[in-house]
Amino acid sequence: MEIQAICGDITKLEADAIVNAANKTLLGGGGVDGAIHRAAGPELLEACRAFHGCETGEARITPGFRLPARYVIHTPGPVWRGGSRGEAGLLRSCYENSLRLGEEYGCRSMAFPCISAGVYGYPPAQAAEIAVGTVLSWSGRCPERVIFCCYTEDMLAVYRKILADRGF
Ligand code: AR6
Repeated sequence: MEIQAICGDITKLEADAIVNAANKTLLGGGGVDGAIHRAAGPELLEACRAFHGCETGEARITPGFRLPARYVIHTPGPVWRGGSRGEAGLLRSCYENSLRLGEEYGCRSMAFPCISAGVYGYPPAQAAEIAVGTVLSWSGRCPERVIFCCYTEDMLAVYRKILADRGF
């Protein structure tokens, strides 16, 4: 598996699937979720309504509509409550369930934002560590390429360090 960390706007990526750091309603919000809904167009909201929500750590897939990405995988991350409320396990589940859906839909490239590290308050270095660790231990056939799409240079530095420590 090829792994890359880049700095940019995930809505611009031509990956087979981009992952959305959603909330449990799946009806949009701020941050990366708002950006994805704005760029994908109103059809995305219509598609999301059909799910009637999603539990934290689970994932749902929709077309990408007006996005360059073929699919959007929506996963509500955990809200950080100090770290002793199962946050790490739930965050790991977000990545695993997203990877599982990506594999089911034959996605060869997938891009992830740093789920829960914005509005949901997960400490960025810990969130990135789980992101990288979970992707690296994924044993599925797909994806062939994973992109960690950071929104700031600071976040990119965090991912680059974690990847370098693991020999990437
Ligand atoms: N491309 C890539 N990354 C981005 C983008 C973008 N366009 N925009 C922001 N980020 P957040 P959360 C980064 O808050 O913490 C929403 O309201 C951002 O810098 O988007 O999981 C939802 O509806 C941060 O590193 O998601 C939920 O209610 C990361 O994406 C809630 O926020 C995640 O930040 C979810 O909070």
